[in-house]
Amino acid sequence: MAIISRGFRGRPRPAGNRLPPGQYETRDFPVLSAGPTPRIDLASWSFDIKTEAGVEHTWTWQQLTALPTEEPVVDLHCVTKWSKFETRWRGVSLDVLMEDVETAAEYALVRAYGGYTTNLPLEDLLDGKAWVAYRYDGDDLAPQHGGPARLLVPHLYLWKSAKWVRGIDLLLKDEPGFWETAGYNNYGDPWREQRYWGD
Ligand SMILES: Nc1nc2c(c(=O)[nH]1)N[C@H]1C(S)=C(S)[C@@H](COP(=O)(O)O)O[C@H]1N2
Ligand SMILES: [Mo]
Repeated sequence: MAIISRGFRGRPRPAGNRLPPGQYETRDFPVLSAGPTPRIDLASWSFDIKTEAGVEHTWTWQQLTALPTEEPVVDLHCVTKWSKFETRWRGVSLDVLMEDVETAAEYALVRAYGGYTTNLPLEDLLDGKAWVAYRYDGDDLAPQHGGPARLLVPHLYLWKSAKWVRGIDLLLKDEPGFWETAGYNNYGDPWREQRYWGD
């Protein structure tokens, strides 16, 4: 009988297997963008969290980068089937950004410069599961990968990790984002292979 240890979060999976079903490993870092790479001046850059009551919490670039950071090392899984292991980031945990935010919302709609959106349950942004990341592999995050800053939610397919993130709306009712409206799965758990609606 196989012994499967249950982590404190996530689904049990066979020890040593870090490749979700249907994925292959790549060493490259492919670029996938639905539109052009927006250029954002750091002097006018901001990130906000807007609650269902209309309260807005805003950080300038200077304010964001003054917050305590973490250095997550995580595996990435794209719905187009590549996975990249052990990527190194630096960013601010959503737990830090949500510290003073009062909300009863259960859903989040993430907004990016350029118009891209993606939705997920608010709890998937909390408890050490998500970051606003602005450094990758020891360097400033490159524009094509979402610089100045992107959301990083590695336990879901990578389309949930909005590049060029500019804000998050906290919502009482779920609202599908760009790819979710186009037929991608509303949740997107790579371990359950939730690629499309109905998976
Ligand atoms: N703003 C924005 N974020 C985005 C996308 C996009 O088109 N626009 N594409 C998503 C998809 S489908 C993937 S797979 C990843 C790709 O990230 P990468 O280009 O850094 O590999 O970004 C996600 N975040
Ligand atoms: Mo993707």
